[in-house]
Amino acid sequence: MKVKVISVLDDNYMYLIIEEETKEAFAVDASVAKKLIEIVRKEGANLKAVLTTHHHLDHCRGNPDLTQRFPDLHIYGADDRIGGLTHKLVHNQELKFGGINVRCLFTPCHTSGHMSFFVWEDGCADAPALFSGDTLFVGGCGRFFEGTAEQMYKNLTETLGTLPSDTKIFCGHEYTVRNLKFALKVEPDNERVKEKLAWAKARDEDDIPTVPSSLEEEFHYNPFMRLKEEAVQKFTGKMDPVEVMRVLRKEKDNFKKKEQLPIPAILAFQLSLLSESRPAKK
Ligand code: GBP
Ligand code: ZN
Repeated sequence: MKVKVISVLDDNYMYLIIEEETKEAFAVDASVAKKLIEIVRKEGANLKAVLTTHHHLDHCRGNPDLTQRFPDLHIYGADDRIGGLTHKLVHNQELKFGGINVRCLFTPCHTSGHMSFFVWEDGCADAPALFSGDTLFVGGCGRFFEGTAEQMYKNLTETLGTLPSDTKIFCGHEYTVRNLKFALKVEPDNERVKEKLAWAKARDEDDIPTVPSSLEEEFHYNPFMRLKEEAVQKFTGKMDPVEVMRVLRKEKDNFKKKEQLPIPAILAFQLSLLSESRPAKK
């Protein structure tokens, strides 16, 4: 099975998974239809389905245009808000595309209808793959827009954290450098964080994706997967892993907020200061 990693929009990933013998294929998170169609054509693939992790537009904006282009296309997802949805999924549902199997893993929290996809190929020795959308990122996790720390704890420790440790992680955004900068604040002495951050910065420089990582790796540097580590407990001032998760997320939400402001917003702010009416000098 071949996984094409496709960078779209500012920092999103769209994926095309192809069974090499039959050319049967499915996509994960089709945000830009034109770009996907172009790659499907170039690969000579037969696009059967789109799997959508969640309803945010940067993950499903392309669905309606794809249905126009491929009228028999199945659009799968677990949330009625997903544009173009044709097949609603439930937890543990399995799908098959030629020899490729998909197990759907319900991971609500970033959104209440978020699904992750565990993928493996029959009779193939390759490591399995997880398409984790905005639940698990390389070095981090998604914001809790529609869920709780309890839910993300369950997602990361039970639902995803018990998958085979060699599972390759393909996530929804390229956030690795900023995630690991936060990880370093949490654990300043963690050598694995330092190594991965240096590696990710170099990749960034050359504009090369940092996906996939592996589940095994994530346990070494992702603070949201290290809730029982003494250093992480110390940073959050909590012992209970759900409380550690809650505080970590809150800290990450506020981490370097100013630096993350887009430049136009900073300029607009500065201009607004300049044009502020001041009392005329006498
Ligand atoms: C950063 O890291 O630079 N400020 C962030 C990026 C996923 S995209 C913006 C952000 O908040 N990203 C979201 C996230 O979960 N980030 C993880 C983190 O900050 O640690 N999105 O596109 C976001 O989900 C979106 C779309 C959000 C529609 C709300 C709606 Br409505
Ligand atoms: Zn999202």
